[in-house]
Amino acid sequence: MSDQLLLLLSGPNLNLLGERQPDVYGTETLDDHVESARLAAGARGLTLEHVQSNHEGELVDAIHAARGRCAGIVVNPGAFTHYAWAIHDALAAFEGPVVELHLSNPAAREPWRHTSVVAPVASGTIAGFGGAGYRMAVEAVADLLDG
Ligand code: CA2
Repeated sequence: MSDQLLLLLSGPNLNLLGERQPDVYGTETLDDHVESARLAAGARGLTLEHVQSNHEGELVDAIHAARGRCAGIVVNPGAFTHYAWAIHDALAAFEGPVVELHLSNPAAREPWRHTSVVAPVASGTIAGFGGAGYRMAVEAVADLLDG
């Protein structure tokens, strides 16, 4: 049987990782994080697909395209985390496990980052562990799929 698909979604500005704010987001690039997620997924029999977009509608389209095709989603929605209700609604229509992921710990940062509109439609959230969070989030989805 072929591997199940796991969608990794990256929101706005995450394409700039490694270029600025290394004190907050580390020195690794998004490609580095995708590679560690891909390795973790492969070890659990999952094939990773990655979509990065700076546009809310493109992320919504990617979530729609995952319905009935991908087994689970790991999503770092970037700043969309805090106000993008269209992403909330799209994830609510996805049938599999969803893990919200953040490099930093938004709860320990500015008050406007303390609200997540994604958290209510996620199985859980991994935040504050830097790049290690990518492996942890993939493991979490794999564990949920294994029941
Ligand atoms: O900690 C995270 O992973 C965040 O999702 C990152 C978002 C932020 O808005 C969330 O509150 C928490 C921001 C990603 C922007 O990344 C940059 C990387 C380099 C230079 C500028 C921005």
